[in-house]
Amino acid sequence: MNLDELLEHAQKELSAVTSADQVEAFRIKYLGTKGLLKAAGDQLKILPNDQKRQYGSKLNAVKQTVQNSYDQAKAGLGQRAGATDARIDITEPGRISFDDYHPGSLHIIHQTIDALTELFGRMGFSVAQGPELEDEFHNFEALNVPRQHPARDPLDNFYLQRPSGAAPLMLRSQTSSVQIRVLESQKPPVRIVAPGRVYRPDTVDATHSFMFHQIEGLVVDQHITMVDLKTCIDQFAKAFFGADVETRFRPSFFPFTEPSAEFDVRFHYADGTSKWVELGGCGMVDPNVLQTVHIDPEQYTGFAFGLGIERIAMRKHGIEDIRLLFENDVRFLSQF
Ligand code: FA5
Repeated sequence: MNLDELLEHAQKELSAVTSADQVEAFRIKYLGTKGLLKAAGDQLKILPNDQKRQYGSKLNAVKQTVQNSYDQAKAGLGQRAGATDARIDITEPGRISFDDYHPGSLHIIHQTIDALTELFGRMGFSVAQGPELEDEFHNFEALNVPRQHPARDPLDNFYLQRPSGAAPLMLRSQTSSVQIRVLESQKPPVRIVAPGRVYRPDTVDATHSFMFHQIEGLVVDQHITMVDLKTCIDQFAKAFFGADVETRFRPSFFPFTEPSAEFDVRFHYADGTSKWVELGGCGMVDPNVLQTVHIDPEQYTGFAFGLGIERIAMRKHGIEDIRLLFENDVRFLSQF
């Protein structure tokens, strides 16, 4: 076998190896102390002097090529073997100590929304949603707030800049808009709560934000009365804040309910004192609202309520300033 044939055979054999044993066998056959390249080197001694130089340099080149190819084949097999050995052991315990381990949690507002929808769910309410970007029909008109009503003043609402002639759009100022969205698509009996963000250009202070959350409640069915509303609010307050709280209604006005009320919850403190705290608005659904969504007010009646979720969360957890809820300071958030 001349050197060219030897190189050709070596490369062919090497390209077919698939295991470490085969690579080793190759090494012994070609590169070993009794291997083919050693034998080819022995040929040098018996060659005529004038051929030695040429044969020697060719032999060195062939040796080098075979050695390099062998090294590459060995490394390649090692990598593949490494890849299969490095499978992830999912039973291995974590390497982070508990001191370094800071699991995140839902934001306190989300936790409160979850607790409220879970509680109202147990009272038979399902959860509804509506868009935050609303038209005037759903935020005002269908809720019995006519065009000239002061509540629609651009200074008291976030209207969007629109091309001239386009219908006005706004960031909804109350979740009551979802009452209309639901009644447009669902026939009574209706029993829903609708949590979500609302927007008002209120001056920010300890109890006011320009973006906050409300949860709306709506029940429409036959024979629904104010007693159902009062019972619902009282049961909710006792289940959420504790059996010792009391509730009271104060006459109020909302264009979409008649009669309307604001409701307060009385909290008793350890030192024997107590405090009435306003939680939200409510009332019996105005017949005009039912008519707008083609529900016969002679046949159906309903009640609605709306609560501020930040105020509820603050009351429940003793938080004094609403701004803490939006500053995203981890020292505050990690307490909940
Ligand atoms: C309403 O928004 C009515 N839609 C509630 C309602 C629903 C009445 C259904 C009747 C039937 P009001 O504007 O009072 O009502 O707001 C309700 C609650 O939102 C307040 O009691 C308060 O808890 C909260 N709230 C109002 N403004 C802010 C504000 N700027 N920041 C934080 N919470 C606020």
